[in-house]
Amino acid sequence: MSYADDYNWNTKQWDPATPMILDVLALQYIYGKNMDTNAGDSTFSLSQTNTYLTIWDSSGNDNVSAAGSTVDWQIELPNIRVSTLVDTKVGIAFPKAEISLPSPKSLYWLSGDIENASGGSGNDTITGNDANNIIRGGAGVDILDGGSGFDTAMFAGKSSGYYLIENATSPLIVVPRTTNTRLRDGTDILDNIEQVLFDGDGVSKPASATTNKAFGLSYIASNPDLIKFFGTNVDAGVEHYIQSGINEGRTVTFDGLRYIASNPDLIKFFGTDADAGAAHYIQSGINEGRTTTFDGLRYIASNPDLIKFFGTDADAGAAHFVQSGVNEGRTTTFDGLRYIASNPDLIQFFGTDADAGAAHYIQFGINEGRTTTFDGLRYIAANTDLIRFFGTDANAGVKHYIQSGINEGRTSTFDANFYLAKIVT
Ligand SMILES: [Ca+2]
Ligand SMILES: [Ca+2]
Ligand SMILES: [Ca+2]
Repeated sequence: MSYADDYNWNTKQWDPATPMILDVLALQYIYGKNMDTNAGDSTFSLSQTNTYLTIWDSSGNDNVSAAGSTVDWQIELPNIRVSTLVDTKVGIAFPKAEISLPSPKSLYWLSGDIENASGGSGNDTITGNDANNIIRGGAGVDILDGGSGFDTAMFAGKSSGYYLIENATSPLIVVPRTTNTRLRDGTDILDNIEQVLFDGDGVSKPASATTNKAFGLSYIASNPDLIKFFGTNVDAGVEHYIQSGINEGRTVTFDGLRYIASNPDLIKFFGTDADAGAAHYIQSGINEGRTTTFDGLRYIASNPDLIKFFGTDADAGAAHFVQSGVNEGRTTTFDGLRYIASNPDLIQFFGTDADAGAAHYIQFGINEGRTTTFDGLRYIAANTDLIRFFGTDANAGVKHYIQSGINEGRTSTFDANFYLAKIVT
């Protein structure tokens, strides 16, 4: 069979780079299926090649993956028998945006026995088949539909880093709870999925294990414009997020545990009850001007004896402070920014990302014997031209050193030559 896209007259442009799906089915009908092709566990990477490709997979545990791609993909695992003569099932994958073209420029025919699929960082739509599928959406707002079988939606972080919500009419929705999980997974909408599996700790949960209450309270507390409408009505919060919050790009950043840790007078009332903390903020904390400043990562870095227990688990740090740290008189003194400035080899990696600095200290720095010695005030004093910009703002001094001072050869020590050069110029 030959192909001509007749682009000259119908502007439909497509470029087959392999035999197309009907060729494969015809060959299978005439000669039988080649059961050696892709017989093992195979991974098929999707990318925008501007060609049409057919994938035939005879057996194994296989994955079609758009990981690394930043565009939105539609992936439909093989589930349709298109010929009465051959029982091979067929699916398809293409970049969603190309569906608006006269014909997509990149397209994959998927055929045979393929069970699993992974999206990229875009907003993907992934549909499984009759097999027990494992589907990963990755970052972005993904729609995952397992079809029949016992299907699993997989997420990158720990199970505690996500909310599972649903209302009477919606499918299950998984919402990242922490900055860490938000970077790796978007809010995903799950249909015909039986269980959710979290790569970070290997925990699986049935799709029925919803956390509507925790989500609703944190969602309302994260979006103060909603407080006067919904108060602590968690169902209204969940409903609002599903109906409009997702599309408005709203996120859930309020953390009841961190709120309690940030307001130690509340500890004796609420302990580590994050929901009670969120309710308190909604009902009175916001009007009292209370804020959430506690940083579990910095707390752990400030108390090195906790590192071996909690590592970079910021939630565990906040819980420790509430349960015992506050009574033990522990404090949070670690300054990620000063740590980075004190270890200039880290600047190129972390810049002014203070959390990354704290995580580095916990994971490596403490064992490497690194310390925090940089003093923003001394730095400003040693660079007198900065005084009129920063005054005694030590933090601004630290930032200046990281962002430009180090490249300008500035130091924190009084340098007579540098000083003279400044006077002369
Ligand atoms: Ca295979
Ligand atoms: Ca995605
Ligand atoms: Ca399935």
